[in-house]
Amino acid sequence: MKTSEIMAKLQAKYGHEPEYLQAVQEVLESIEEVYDQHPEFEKAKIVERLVEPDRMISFRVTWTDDKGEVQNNTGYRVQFNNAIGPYKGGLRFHPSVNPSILKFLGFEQIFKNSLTTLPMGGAKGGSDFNPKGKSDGEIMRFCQAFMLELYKVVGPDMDVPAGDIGVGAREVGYLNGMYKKLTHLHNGVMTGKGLPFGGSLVRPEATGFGAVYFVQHMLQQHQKGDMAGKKVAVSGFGNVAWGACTKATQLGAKVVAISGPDGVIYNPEGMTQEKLDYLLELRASNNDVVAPFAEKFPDAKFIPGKKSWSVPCDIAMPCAFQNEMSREDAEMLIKNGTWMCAEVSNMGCQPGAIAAFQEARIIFAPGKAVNAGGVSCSGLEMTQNAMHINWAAKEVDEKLHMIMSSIHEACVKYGKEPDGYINYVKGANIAGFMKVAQAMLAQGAI
Ligand code: 2IT
Repeated sequence: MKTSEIMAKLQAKYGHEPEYLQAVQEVLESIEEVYDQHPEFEKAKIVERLVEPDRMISFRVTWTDDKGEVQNNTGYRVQFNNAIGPYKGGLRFHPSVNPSILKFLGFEQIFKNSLTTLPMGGAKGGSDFNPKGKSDGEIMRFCQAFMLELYKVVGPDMDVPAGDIGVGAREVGYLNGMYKKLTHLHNGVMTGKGLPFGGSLVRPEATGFGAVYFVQHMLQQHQKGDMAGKKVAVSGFGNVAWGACTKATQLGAKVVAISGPDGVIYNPEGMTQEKLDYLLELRASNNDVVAPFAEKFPDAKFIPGKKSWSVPCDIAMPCAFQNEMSREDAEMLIKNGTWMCAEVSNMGCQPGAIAAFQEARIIFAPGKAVNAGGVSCSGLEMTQNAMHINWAAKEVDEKLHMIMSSIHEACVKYGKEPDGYINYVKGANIAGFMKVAQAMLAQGAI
């Protein structure tokens, strides 16, 4: 395989989709060497098939706002690859949503889901709907209108959506309710459901908790001790940031930064239970600002317009948005003494940031490994639904621990470089890819 040739073709065809091209480029560069050791992959055109979604559905979503005005948005589902299991991946409601962003997310989801050890293919979906400032009634009517189209292409053995940015337990509840109304089926078509109707314990915490479990494995691998006393800078203040802050704090780490689109909260004393609870309140207020945190907790300071990466820390954990960390941000972290970055957001680091970390031999792991706990717990929710049972929190958490440990092991196995540096990007991409490629090969050229 010549990555440059494949990228040139994709560039010509999809030059207007920068996020998608960025995600593909990273994976192809990582797997090129291994790919070339398997002429059967080349012969079956595995890569050419992998980079193109199986199908991509787009639809109009028409709903009525509280003023009685008719509103229109665009909805999408990108079913990328189902070689190892039903399509699986979240829905994002955010004004930035477009085909490029959903294709990058769906593409990454293939490898992430493969890493989880569970049988799930890759997909993503969402809408350019902006939940900011919307009432509960508007959110409900939008979700119902969205499912009115989506239900035609999803099913528990076909495609199982979940949440992502802008889609949490409330939205999943409304989406699931409408699916049930339309199909008469209570079959676990969504994950991230509420506990009374088929949800799994630990699912809300799973992405952030799983990320910290992964960090623990990286610490152990590099003989850096445990989480106690480590200074952690987190970005974002949503569900994922909350989970990461909660687990890191439980394990004795000091979360010294969180952030929002309006700026960073410098939090030198670390988190308390009260502060963690307030994060949830802040998020529920739907205003997308973090500044009120510093008004409520005077030991914390709000610095407008700055990112979390301006705060000195041992471990950086981007938990907000794709491309949220630039090379300059990474260089500032390195200068301030950061020695580990666990990317929790999907593609949170720009290629230049990853390069800066790797050149400086900073321990860096990519989102598709670090944040895989979320979709893993979704996979466990699917299992419980299929068995018509509920597992205790301890059972789910133990399985989550096992999965994060096996993802870390796979990254080390495929990512160890001759000088001993563990290239987690390479490791995650190769490990995720191999299983999918073998599954595609065995099931014929389709
Ligand atoms: O990016 C992700 O892995 C998610 N948003 C969760 C997907 C899922 O199906 O639980």
